[in-house]
Order: sequence, then structure tokens, then C-alpha cells
Amino acid sequence: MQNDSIFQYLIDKKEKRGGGFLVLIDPDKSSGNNYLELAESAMECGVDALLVGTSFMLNTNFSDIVREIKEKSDVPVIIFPGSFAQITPHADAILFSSLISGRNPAYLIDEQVKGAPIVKRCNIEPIPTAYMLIESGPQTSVQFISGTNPIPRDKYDIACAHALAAEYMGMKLAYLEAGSGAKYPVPVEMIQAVASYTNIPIITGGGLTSPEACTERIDAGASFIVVGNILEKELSLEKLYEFSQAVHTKESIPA
Ligand code: 1GP
Repeated sequence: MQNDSIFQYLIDKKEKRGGGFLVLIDPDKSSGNNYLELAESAMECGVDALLVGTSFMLNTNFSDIVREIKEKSDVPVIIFPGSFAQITPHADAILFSSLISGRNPAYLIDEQVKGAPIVKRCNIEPIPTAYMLIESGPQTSVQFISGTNPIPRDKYDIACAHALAAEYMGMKLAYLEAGSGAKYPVPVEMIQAVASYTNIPIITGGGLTSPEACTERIDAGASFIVVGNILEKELSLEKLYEFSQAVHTKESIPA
């Protein structure tokens, strides 16, 4: 396996399909084996990759859950870690993220120093990701847990400067994050501003509750869309198809 084969796979999907559709599975939010049902339904509806991660890890079997999902999965399973404790060899890759919008050294570099040797030992692909928290209404779990302030939602210049710094530091993705279950997703105008100012591929998620909101963000220049909460709340194949089609703007998927 090449060092960047999962990253390249994602870029190829984006090129071919218009955008990459990623479903987030949060083991803390799934009851019983719901996470497997969500993974299987997502694959049936043309998801490009599955993200697995959580802010808290109330559920202690993280590694087993990733393994179970991987066993059923015909798309890459990528860890979206809340901490270095969520690194397991059962995934294909990890969004190796630094919370660059914050100024808390624990999430800028400390977690990464603890996690890097584990990623190496697990032999999974690290995808260097600039994680940028954007103001989205009431405080989200990630703001609270990380103890960081989000970028104000109307300060596009600040978002652009962060994403450009990430690009110059060699990061491969800029994750514009509103936070899971956010009241307001990342503004379309901010995505547009960052996409036209930088060359770093944008991944965005948090509070995306309609297919239209996903299409708008792909059209604004986002490469990848992450949807979690709304699908875990009301899982239906119909809804998943709609989201998948909305992200894959270059094709239409037969329902
Ligand atoms: C959260 O961006 C992801 O980290 C997805 O957010 O759960 O609100 O879809 P939602």
C-alpha cells in the first residue's frame, strides 16, 4: 500500500463524483449494534468512506467497534479521533488532526506526539488534517472538551489565513467543522472564501441536516461532506440516498 493511498482514493472520488460523501459513525451515539446498520446502509447508498470517532468515548470498545465496521465495509474506514486513545489497527487511515483554530497546546501538538508512535505501530495511513472549529450557535461538545474558541462565523479572513497556514505547513485537508449537531453549519460564504483563497481540499460537516445544504457547500468549493447526527437520529435508506446524491453532484445514483 502506498503511503497516501486512502487520501488519493478520496481525491479520485471527489474528481469523479463531484464531491466525496463521508458518513460519521459515533459509537457513543449508537445504541446496540446500530453502528453496523448505519455502516451497511451508507454503503448501499454509495458512501465513499466511513469516519468513526467520538468526543468522549463513553463506550470503551472503540477498537472492537472499528473492527466490526471494517469487517463489513467495502469502503475505507477512517478514524476521526477525539483523542489519541482512539487509534486502532483495524482502520485503514486516520485524520491525523491538529486543532489549528484553537490555541490549546494539548490539541495543537500534545495529542499528536502521543498518537504518532501508535499510528506507526498500527500501520494505518495518517492524513494530515487542519481541524478548524467554526462558530455555530450554542457551544458544541468539541468546543467544551477542547477548551478552545471557534473562529467567528462571519470572519472569513481569519478562516482563510488559518487554512493557508495549514496548506503552507503541508497539511492535506482543511476540516471546517461546525461541531456535531451544530445549530448552524459552516456558512457557504466562508467555504467559498477559503476555497478561492487556498489550494487545500476542504472537508466540512456539523449540523448539515438537508441534502440541499450539502450541495450548496460542494458548489461553494468543498471537496468532502461529513454527515452524522441526522442519519443516526432517523436512519432511512431514502434519506441516505438523498444525501449521497446531493454530494455526488456529477452523477445521479439510481434509487
Ligand atoms: C461532526 O462534522 C461532523 O464532527 C458531523 O456533524 O453529526 O452534525 O452531522 P453532524
